[in-house]
Formats: sequence, structure tokens, C-alpha cells
Amino acid sequence: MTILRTVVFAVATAALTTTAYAETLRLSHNTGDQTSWQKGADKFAELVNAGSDGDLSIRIFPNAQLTGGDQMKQAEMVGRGSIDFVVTSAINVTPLVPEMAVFSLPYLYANYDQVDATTDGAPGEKMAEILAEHGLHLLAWGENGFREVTNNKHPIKTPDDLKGLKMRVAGPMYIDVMNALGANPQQMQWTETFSALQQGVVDGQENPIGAVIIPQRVYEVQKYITPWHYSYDPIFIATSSQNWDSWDADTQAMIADAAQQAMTYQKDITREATASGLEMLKAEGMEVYTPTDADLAAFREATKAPFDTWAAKVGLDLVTLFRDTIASS
Ligand code: X2X
Repeated sequence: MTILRTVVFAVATAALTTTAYAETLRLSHNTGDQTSWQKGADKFAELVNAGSDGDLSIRIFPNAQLTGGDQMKQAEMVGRGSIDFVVTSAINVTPLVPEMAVFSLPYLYANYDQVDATTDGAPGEKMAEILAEHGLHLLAWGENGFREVTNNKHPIKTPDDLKGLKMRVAGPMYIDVMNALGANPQQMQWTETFSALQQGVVDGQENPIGAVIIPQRVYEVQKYITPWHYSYDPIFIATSSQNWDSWDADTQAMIADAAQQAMTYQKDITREATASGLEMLKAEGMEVYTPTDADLAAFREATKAPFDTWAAKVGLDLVTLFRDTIASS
């Protein structure tokens, strides 16, 4: 397949011409090169390369290298057209697109079926429209996962156990949630978190088991884990609207399909790693506390105030759209 890209020359006569050439595109993501984010990105690159008969190659930059380690900057740079693709999670986009926090509202989701009903349904489409207003063309949803809490001080069984713990968090909503739980949260880049945990700068963190805790070896520097499922975080692949509009219809279809296949694969391997994850973490020496229904009710109650604050920020109509879809799934 030949890639046709429309190039506008800024000459007096504003001529429009179409050329064919091989091109390298840059993809940024903000986890390490062993994660399912990386594997999904690798699969996407492989499929696009094959689908374009080698005309398009994608170079992958892990650890938010292209934004100097600033994981929240990636989406903005893609929106402006200075990076071609991003694989990142919803929480990282909230400074640019606050509505993206809707996915991660505390205890919005109870299980994967509910998650899939929203990403595959009207809520996912609505979020794609909102991202488009910021110059981001959504290609496909993948999975970071349910974010579970770890720390080095003691098992977390009740909200009281979070009191005074120094917690690293990824984004502004989690600051409010951790404050509501009585913890001492601080926002920190993911790439700086391992050494901060190792050196005791922070006591704990929260991340999904299959996508992050296992491949990034968080168990080497954390003793206790509580799978409390307090917040879900999707990932996605997006390109800039500029790139998207510059591709002919065949190229657009090929790229959209590659992204869909890559994220389906990424979601599958993430869920597999998560399913066997707690056993693996125990074998690595972590102590697991599985919360009871009563514990979960207490965590839900304790995070109700930040839920309401952030529901108002993202917009109640959007929250209703998500809740209605979840209720009928
Ligand atoms: O920074 C995190 O915690 C991570 C890797 O999960 C995200 O990118 C949100």
C-alpha cells in the first residue's frame, strides 16, 4: 500500500500536491520498556509497518523521554502535532482534558464488564469527541487497570490505615482522594517513583498489578498490597488530528485497525498478568490483604467527597452517561 500524504506548500500560489515517501513517526508512552503499554505499542508499530508495506515505521520512546520525563505533557504535545502518537492513561491527560478523570472516579466501576461497556459504547465515543476538541484523534482504548495500593509501613485494611502515609500519586484527582483518606499525597513522575520508594521519600503508591506493579518490579521496594480496586484507569492510543487529516482513507482505516488490534492484545495480556498477579507478588514476598465487603464499603464512603467534587468538575451529564451505561451492562 502506498501512503499518500497531502502537503500544502506555502507559496504565493498555494499549490496543493500529493507525494509518496517513507516516513518515521514517533510514539511516546510513560512506562518502562517491559510493560504491556510497551508491548501494545510494539504490536501497533509492527502492524502499521506491515500494513503500509514499510512506508510507515514507528519509533517508540518509553518513560516519557520525549517530554523530558513529564508524563502529563505528552498528550498536549501530540495535540500540537509535535509528537505523532501517544499511549498514555486517562489520569495523565486530566491537566489538558479534565473530563478524562471521569473514568477514574473512586469506585465508579465494579468489574471489567462494566469497564468494557463504557469504553466500547457511547461513553467511549463521547470521550473521543472531547479529546478531538484538544487536537487528539483517539484510535483505540486499552488498559492500565484497577489501581491497587501498596506501601512499606503496614497492611492497609481500613481508611484509618492510610492516615499519615506519604503516598506518591500520578494526578490531581488522586491528591484529593488521598487527602480525603487522611494520607499525605504528593504528585510525582512515574519514572522517579521507584527510587523515591526505595529511599523512603514516600511510603507508598497505587498502580495496576498486571500493567505496572509486576513489570516495573514495584514488589522489590514495597511490602504490603491491598487490592481495593478504588479507581480504574484506561490507556489509549491517539494521534494528532493534524496527522489524521493528512492521511488518505485507506491509510486511516489501516491505522485505526492496527490500533484496535494492538490495544485488544494489550488488554488481554494485561488482564492475564493481573489474574495471576497476586500469587506472583506473594511469591516475591509481598503481603496481600484482601479487603472484605465491609472494608470496601468503608473505602467507598471515605472517598465520596472527592467523588462528588470531581463528578462536578467533569460534568454531571458525563457522569450520568457513564453510570447509565454501567447500570445497563
Ligand atoms: O504514573 C502512573 O502511576 C502510571 C504509570 O500508572 C500512569 O501513567 C498513570
